[in-house]
Amino acid sequence: MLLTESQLVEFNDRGFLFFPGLIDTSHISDLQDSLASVMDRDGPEVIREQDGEAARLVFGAHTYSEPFGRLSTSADLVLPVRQLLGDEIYLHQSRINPKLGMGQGGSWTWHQDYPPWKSIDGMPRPRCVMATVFLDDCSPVNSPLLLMPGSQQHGLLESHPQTDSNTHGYDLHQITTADLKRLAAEHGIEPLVGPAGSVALIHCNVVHGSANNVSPWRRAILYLIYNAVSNACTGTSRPWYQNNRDFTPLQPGPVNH
Ligand SMILES: O=C(O)CCC(=O)C(=O)O
Repeated sequence: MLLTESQLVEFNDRGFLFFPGLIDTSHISDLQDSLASVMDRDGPEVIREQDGEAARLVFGAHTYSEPFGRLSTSADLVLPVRQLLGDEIYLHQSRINPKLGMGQGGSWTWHQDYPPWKSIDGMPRPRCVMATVFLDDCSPVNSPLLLMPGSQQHGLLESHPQTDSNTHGYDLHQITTADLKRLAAEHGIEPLVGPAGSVALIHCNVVHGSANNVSPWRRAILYLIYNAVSNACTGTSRPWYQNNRDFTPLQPGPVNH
């Protein structure tokens, strides 16, 4: 998939592009089938919710699950992200947010994703795109991802790393209440809703968050974080599943539709 000139303008303006149902249903079924086993892993790459049981974040599935690995190099994602970043790209990080139903999937307070990549991983500039792939249908009732369109234009906002209250040992860079009010008034808030297989390409400084999922339905999303090769990270303190040190440019693989 290649982006048009007007899509490039839209990305610059709103900070994201949305493609409903981009990935075909058979590949989404493969990903869904693999999800149970990746959530069950014992390693530190799986971060649990406050209950200590439900998976809140699963890092690095593209390295140990074939369908997730295949998707991470799909031309459907690699080609448009290369266009948006004007460079070769590598995968800085992948993570799944399973957002289980029945209140197990906790909330995410308002934040930008770039701050920890800059301050901990040494990512020089916000030349990074989050490819967000819906593993389940995302509706208004199962806690969709909420975005402030255009908020990336404000650059890096003031934030303070604080241990995410919904989990153990995972820092979230929450923006200030003053910025939250100001940006919401200026940009509004949009929910990302669509069928499983939908994809959003999101600038890493877009402010986002989500509520806890009190519906009975799981709302899993995969985040593939692509960085420009010329913007490779210099930090080494975090493990491979949070700060991938292999900067080899990705070659676009088979498409998924
Ligand atoms: O998927 C969600 O509900 C929010 C996740 C999020 O904000 C993040 O991983 O940075």
